[in-house]
Amino acid sequence: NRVGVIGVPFEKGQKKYGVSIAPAAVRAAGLIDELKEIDGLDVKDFGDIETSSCENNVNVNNMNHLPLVSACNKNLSERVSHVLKDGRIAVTVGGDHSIGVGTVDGHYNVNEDMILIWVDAHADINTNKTSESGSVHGMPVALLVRELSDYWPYLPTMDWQVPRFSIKNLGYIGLRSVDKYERLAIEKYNVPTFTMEDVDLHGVEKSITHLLKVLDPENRKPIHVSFDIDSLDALEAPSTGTPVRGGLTLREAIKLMEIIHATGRLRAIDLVEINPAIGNENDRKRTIEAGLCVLKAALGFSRKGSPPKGITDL
Ligand code: DIR
Ligand code: MN
Ligand code: MN
Ligand code: MN
Repeated sequence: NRVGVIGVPFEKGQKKYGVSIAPAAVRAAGLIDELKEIDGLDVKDFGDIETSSCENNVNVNNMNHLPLVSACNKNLSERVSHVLKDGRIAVTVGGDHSIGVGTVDGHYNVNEDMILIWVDAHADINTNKTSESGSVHGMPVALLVRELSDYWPYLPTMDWQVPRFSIKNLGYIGLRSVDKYERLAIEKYNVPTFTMEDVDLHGVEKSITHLLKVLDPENRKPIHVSFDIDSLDALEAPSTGTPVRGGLTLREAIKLMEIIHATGRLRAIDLVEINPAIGNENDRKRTIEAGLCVLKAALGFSRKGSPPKGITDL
């Protein structure tokens, strides 16, 4: 197995300072070396995405910093495509969740039959008409799916991104903070959704297994996981901008990722919304460690350990 790591120090998709320092903090916590420890994993670091600082003067109603979001995602989309074409799983460390536009766009351009598992407390399917925050991190799914393209006005600077991904290939897990119009969209398009209520009822293993079965009954499609750290309970991951109580335990998230890894079809994973500037040293450490555990589980780290390389007898 081969992976390519991409950092995206971007935070203009939401209002708090700090998400942009997550790639550096996660790297400093040992990201690359820990991935290299995984049995048979070839890890290459593709560095950080250039995030433009010159905002041009276009202003779209209730959509903060769109030109910056757009510029960053355009670069990111190209980098994700490049990593995938290099035969590697694209591992993207954000940044806020607005960068899901670039990762999914870049993935879709290489694998048109991909399915998308959005692991999040939130549905991130607002448009600028339905959003109560004006923050683009609450809008990436609506920007990506072609079925919602008519609900958007013309978006200057976004011409590079054509929403071609179908909402039929999207599934949610972990939801527990869904805005009213987001609920309407999920129901209108019948998006397979395992809220925390469903995870409580069925358990995480049945939830993800069912989700994969519904999205890809023949077990053949490439998988993209977009993992918002706030899908985890606020106790597990306190250093994030919009924490919500009553979320996944770290063990549930690890199990979820182990099941996805076992399909052999994970092609891209995003880890977003870690904010090292929120909370104390302990919170920061706990949150980053949780993120690392999730990535490692997705990429084949085994909790039962692995024997030493090339040695078969004691
Ligand atoms: C809210 C919160 N639905 C919004 N979204 C967040 O701003 O649209 N997404 N925090 O991660
Ligand atoms: Mn999110
Ligand atoms: Mn979220
Ligand atoms: Mn928000």
